[in-house]
Amino acid sequence: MHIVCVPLATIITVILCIQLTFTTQSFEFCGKDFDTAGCNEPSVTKSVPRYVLYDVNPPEGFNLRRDVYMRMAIFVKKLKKFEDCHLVLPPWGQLYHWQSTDVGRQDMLPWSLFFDIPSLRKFAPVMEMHEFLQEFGSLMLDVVYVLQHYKGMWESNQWVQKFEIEPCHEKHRYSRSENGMYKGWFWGYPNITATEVHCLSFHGHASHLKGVLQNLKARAVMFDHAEVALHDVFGDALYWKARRSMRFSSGLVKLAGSFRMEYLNSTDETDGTVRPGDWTKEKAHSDVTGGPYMCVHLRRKDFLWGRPKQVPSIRGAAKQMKVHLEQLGLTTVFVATDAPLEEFEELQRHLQEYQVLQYEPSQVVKHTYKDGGIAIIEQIICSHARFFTGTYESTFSFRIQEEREIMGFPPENTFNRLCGDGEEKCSQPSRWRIVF
Ligand code: GFB
Repeated sequence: MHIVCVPLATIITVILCIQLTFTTQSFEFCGKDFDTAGCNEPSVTKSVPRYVLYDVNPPEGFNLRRDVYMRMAIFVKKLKKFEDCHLVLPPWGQLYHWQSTDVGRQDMLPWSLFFDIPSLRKFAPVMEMHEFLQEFGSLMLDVVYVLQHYKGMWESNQWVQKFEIEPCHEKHRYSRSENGMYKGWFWGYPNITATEVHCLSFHGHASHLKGVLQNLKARAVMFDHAEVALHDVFGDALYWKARRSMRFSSGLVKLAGSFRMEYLNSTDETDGTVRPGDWTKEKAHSDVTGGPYMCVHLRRKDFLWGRPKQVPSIRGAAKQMKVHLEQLGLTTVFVATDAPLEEFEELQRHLQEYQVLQYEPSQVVKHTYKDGGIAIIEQIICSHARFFTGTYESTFSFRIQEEREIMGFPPENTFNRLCGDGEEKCSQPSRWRIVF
């Protein structure tokens, strides 16, 4: 067993490191407490970088996954100070909500389809899966840690960051094949395998994962169920930097821009939403007017049974939209929705005196950008509206609110949601204001 130890500051830690080379099993880490003496040194060197890979609980949707990315990007950005490392962007695919059958395959999609990679790289050292496979030169990951919550964790009042390998609480998606390697779900790549798979009970912030890597010689380390790790700090300036770096790919921005111009009389120049090309140059302000339309994110489908009290009927939504449109003196509403066509048409019937629009992609756009890209185009259009109202607890709505915070809309035109039919005066979303 060989562990790479970089020059250590004191003789004591050198001894500790040598001891570990004899006692550590394959890909074991230092221990529960990564601040233990001898556990604070990087385990890979400049010439031998580490690759951090991750995946998320399969049923989670696109916009919750974006949040998990931010936790991991902040973790790896901080880790970079200790060792040479990269965050491998998990290819998109097989999401529960992506149900269109006329858009071609919806798996193994690179991040560049949806996001601007140079912008992401201005925040954290990220790479696409194909770049990783080329650079790493192997299809065999060293180790997969399947994160899980500690049993009974929520019952104890003590908040202590900790982790340890424990028996798996639930069956995971990896199994050993005849050659001893683990096969399973690796973002749809059939040839990727892993040498080891462990369940890791974890409680803490994403950056606490650093402890798992201490004195670990494994170079390709995957964290599955990365959503178990929490944000280091929710809503601070670093959080918002990570968020601001998530600019959409230029193709999607252009498509949304054409729709705004053609149907909504909206351009960045007239709306006051011209942004610096480089997100690091953005400044705080909250005086943006936006285009002459209102946007509603009308989440349907699984939310109808998941949150029946807070999601209005189509009639109830139309009634609320009318009130807003009258107050705003607007005649056009753009609707971002996962509703079937019949529901959208019903909404139009309730609002006949208004122009009620939704985005209708061409076949080429659908094939190119797929369900994920169409949803982003709708989010971009909503982000530029004069007034936005979303759906209770939808991360799709939250991401629009964040985008509007970044662009500088007044909060009262952003942090709104539709109320359920039976809700008298419903509570409005928390105002998570941007911090620079
Ligand atoms: O994005 P998301 O995590 O938001 O998942 P929620 C919802 C998905 O449904 C989106 C589609 O990523 C889209 O694929 N979708 C939702 C939409 N609204 C629209 C829309 O207005 N237009 C278009 N084109 N597509 C959570 C899920 O959804 O809901 C969780 O993340 C779980 O996994 C929970 O299912 C109940 O936060 O709305």
